[in-house]
Amino acid sequence: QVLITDLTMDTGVQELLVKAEQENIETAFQRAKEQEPHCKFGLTGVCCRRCLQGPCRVTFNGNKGVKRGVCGATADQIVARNLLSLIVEGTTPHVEHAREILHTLLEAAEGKAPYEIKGKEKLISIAKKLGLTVDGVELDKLAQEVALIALQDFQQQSGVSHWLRLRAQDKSIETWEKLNILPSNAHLEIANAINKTAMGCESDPVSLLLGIMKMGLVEGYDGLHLSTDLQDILFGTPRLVKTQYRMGVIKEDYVNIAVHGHIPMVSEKVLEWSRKLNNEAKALGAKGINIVGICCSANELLMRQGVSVATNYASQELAIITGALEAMVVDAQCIMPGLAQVADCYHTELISTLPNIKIEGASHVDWTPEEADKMGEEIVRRALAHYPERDQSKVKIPAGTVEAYAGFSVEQIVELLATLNGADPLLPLIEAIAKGDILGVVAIVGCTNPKVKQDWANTEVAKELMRNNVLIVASGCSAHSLGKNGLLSPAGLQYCGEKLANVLTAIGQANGLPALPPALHMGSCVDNSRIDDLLVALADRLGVAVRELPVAGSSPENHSPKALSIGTFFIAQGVDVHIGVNAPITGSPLVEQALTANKGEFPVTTDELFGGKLIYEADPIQAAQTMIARIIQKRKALGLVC
Ligand code: NFS
Repeated sequence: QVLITDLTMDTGVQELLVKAEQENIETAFQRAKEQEPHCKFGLTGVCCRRCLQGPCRVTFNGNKGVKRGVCGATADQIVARNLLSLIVEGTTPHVEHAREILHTLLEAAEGKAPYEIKGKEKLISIAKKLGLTVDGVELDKLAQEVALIALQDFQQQSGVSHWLRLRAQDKSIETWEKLNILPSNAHLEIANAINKTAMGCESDPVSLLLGIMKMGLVEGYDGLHLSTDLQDILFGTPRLVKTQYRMGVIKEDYVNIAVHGHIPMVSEKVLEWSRKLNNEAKALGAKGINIVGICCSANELLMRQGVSVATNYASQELAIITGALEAMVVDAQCIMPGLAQVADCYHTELISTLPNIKIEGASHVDWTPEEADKMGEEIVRRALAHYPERDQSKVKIPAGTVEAYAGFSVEQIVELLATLNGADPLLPLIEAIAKGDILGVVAIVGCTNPKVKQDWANTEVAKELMRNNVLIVASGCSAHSLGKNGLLSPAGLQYCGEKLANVLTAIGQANGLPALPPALHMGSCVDNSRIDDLLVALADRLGVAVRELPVAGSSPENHSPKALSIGTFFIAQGVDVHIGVNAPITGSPLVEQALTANKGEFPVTTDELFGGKLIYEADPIQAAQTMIARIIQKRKALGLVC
């Protein structure tokens, strides 16, 4: 018998799971249980479906049984090939995301799309870094030039990715150049990687592993960094905002629209039109239109507009089960197909928006940069039309919200620190790290996964680190876990070690706040670029390589291949990355040892080549302790107090 309290920490989600059961509605939590026990060949990565001679399943870790597939492929080869394929699947959505924002910026600059360029400072700073002439050039012209340089990262047949050169530390570039893994053009690299994994192509596991690291760089620069930079140019760089978390942000007396997915060009337009048409909701007897966020669309609107967050990945279906959503608008990534079945039980209209991403059972309103206003208006009008259809007897919104701060872009963090030292803003942070008041910095990132009690591992890892004076930066659905549980608010300081609490209080009070929260929310998953920017800024200021910093990354409830490709990017920077849900690699001792650097006979590890490795640990406290041990090791190497 599975207890609902074992599925999620979120009491609002618990209440809605009871409601789902009463109404006989299936959710991901239940389906996850139905999949158990999972197939061991799949879990360990040794199932090959690359051609029609199979599927082949080979034995692993010296167990008895078949050692090679029909073509002769070994467990090492199959696992490495499968992993590369998975990492490509993680990278591609972010590269598509970057390409979509690029075209939107280009069309906005050319006056063809109804988006205003709000991030003038960001535009100028990036244009300067790209070597463009800025003085006397009109902003639209400059935006066009920046977008056209970005476009080369999808077109050039040689040379190094412009965004890698723009954002990476020189010391890292040297390492990657020696290993011959510098990417050129994101589309070309994706095609090359798929070609490597095709039947009868690459079978050298070491070369496949280097292909994985190269894909991590494509993810990092032409996925994450490019998306964040161009989004900041178009929508502005996030500043400190205060908001609310949990299902209670859905309001009974409002027309409620949930935005879910990742692409801010869609969610920003829905928000804009909800403001324009707010009075029409009043004419219907509602108090107005209420926009709430789910997953990374939530993060995008939260960071720049302070929009509140209903829930994160695993419980997306439950937002509809409140019975109070007039529409759920989705674009791409992390959209459960199961949403359509749930929406069918209510008056909620599930609306897909991207021309390339259709959802079975959803209606569709096409987003294109040029037609964005038409889309925004149409979606909000449809939601308004559904309000009178709401069945009040089916409405149940779990009470209660939690306050949270967000909007911690690097620019915002530097500005907050500047109140302590205007001439050298990073110095107070560096001094706190050097003295041991801040032991190190860990990024809590990634998802929730119905295999793990929702929000539990994310918050447990964070609390254990805070208790040991580790500063947390957060992104993605993990940040939502922390937000729902009070760790994005100064109230969360109760979980911090005394030294860390004092530093956060001092910085907060210098800025007119009671304190900074113990976890700084830096944005969506593409905004892991902001975390990377922070690391590069700290390393540059210290005159060391990123790989030497006392930092780590952690994704305790990872489910998406995107979490693995982002993790690969950080390992390539020389940062250890913890995952709480194992990746399918244990079928190959070679792949496992190369990535985790656990003792084995395989001589080359990512730790030796890049300075970072993969940590797999399901127990959150143990995971935190492993990261702390590594942070202390890196502190010692830098000669810092331990
Ligand atoms: Ni990241 Fe964001 Fe959430 Fe995980 Fe999915 S929404 S891109 S993949 S589940 S954090």
